Amino acid sequence: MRRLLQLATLSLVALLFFAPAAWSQGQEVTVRMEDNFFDQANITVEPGTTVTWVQSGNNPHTTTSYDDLWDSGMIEGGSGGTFSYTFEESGRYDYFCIPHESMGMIGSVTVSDATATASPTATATTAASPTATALADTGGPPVSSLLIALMATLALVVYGVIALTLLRRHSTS
Ligand SMILES: [Cu+2]
Repeated sequence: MRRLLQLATLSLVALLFFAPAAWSQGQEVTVRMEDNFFDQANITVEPGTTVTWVQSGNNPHTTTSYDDLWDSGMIEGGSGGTFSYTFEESGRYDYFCIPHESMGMIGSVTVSDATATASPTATATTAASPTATALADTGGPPVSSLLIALMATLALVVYGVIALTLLRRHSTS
């Protein structure tokens, strides 16, 4: 019975350890606001990704959704100011910089489902880097979160089966 308790504890620990990583793992991507363009202007991300625009220029810039979804307001040049928005729904989101739209300072965020990102337009895998951007050409699928989810599920199933087997053995003997 002690052994069973240990196993139950183990599975609980596994759940606590893996679940948050697997389920709340939102990717983070940074887009720089330069003079006068976005870098990178066109990115593809997974649903749940938070995009942070960073003022990296000397001119004032905005990131402003064409669909009125977000508007950073003017971010002063040289301030290093940031603005973040989290993209949950798949689709294409176009935006612009209010003072420099006419100069072509526009960009887009394409949100595509994780199941569809095995394509060459997979998302950023360099979230740890401060200048992480969507990688349109590296083609690396975002395996990390999928892998963690898979491992967590597997671990839970294995622990569950072991626990059940022991339980059954206990009740019959
Ligand atoms: Cu601008």
